[in-house]
Amino acid sequence: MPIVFIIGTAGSGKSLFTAAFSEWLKLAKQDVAVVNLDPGVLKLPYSPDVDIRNYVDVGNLMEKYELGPNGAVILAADLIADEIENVTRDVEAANADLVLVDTPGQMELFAFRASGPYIVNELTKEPKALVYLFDSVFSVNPLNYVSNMFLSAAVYNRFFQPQVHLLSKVDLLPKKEVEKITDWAANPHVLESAINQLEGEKRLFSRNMIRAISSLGLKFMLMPVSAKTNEGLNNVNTVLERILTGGEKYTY
Ligand SMILES: Nc1nc2c(ncn2[C@@H]2O[C@H](COP(=O)(O)OP(=O)(O)O)[C@@H](O)[C@H]2O)c(=O)[nH]1
Ligand SMILES: [Mg+2]
Repeated sequence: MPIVFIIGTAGSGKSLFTAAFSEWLKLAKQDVAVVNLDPGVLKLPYSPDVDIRNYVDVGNLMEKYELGPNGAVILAADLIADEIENVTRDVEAANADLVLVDTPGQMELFAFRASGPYIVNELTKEPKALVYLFDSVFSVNPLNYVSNMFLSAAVYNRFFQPQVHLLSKVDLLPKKEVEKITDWAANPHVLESAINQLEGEKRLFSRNMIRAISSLGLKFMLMPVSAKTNEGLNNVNTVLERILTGGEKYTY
């Protein structure tokens, strides 16, 4: 069964997107299973079919190793890799046609430690994709937007899987602002002229960053979505179907 991993900086909307998109898929009669890979999360906006918290307990780790919450969450993220057999068994038992994986709140715990790429490689040999969330409120500033492009390129460099870029929480911005950001993504020249309004070193540095990113040849089309209004979820689904099944539905 194809698997989609949801990635993004802390608070970018991974968990709520997972909730909204899985509900949307169910309404579209698609057989989806949801995996929570965040060992530190207290409350989730969905009920997971597979939950890493059944195997890795941050509270126990704090006690056992006398760690603070930060240390325990880092250790927990590393220990996820040891649970790959359990997670794989649970995912297979869920027996769905598509699996959505909500990753740890702090992106670096998944993307920039050994366990994340290990899990992405080992969980299935079937088609997979990453969904990378750009928080729209953070991205209204071109400097922030460019920094986030760099982060997503760094994530790509860790996983080398098809990566779909979403602009999350668009219900929080006026339509015009959303269009401004998606235009930056669609047209590097528009982004460059936004950057040219900045001053001094910020302008030079950002401009060189955009050029470096452009030279990587990554596709940065940004699809606007909202997990509150469900805007854009149909577009996300179309793109994922194309990547994962060649355009077929997951469930007939
Ligand atoms: N208005 C709005 N808020 C959102 C949306 N997605 C997430 N949020 C809020 O943003 C915060 C962080 O979301 P969460 O899904 O927990 O982020 P995560 O850390 O990436 O999993 C929460 O307060 C969510 O309710 C959205 O599409 N619209
Ligand atoms: Mg989360």
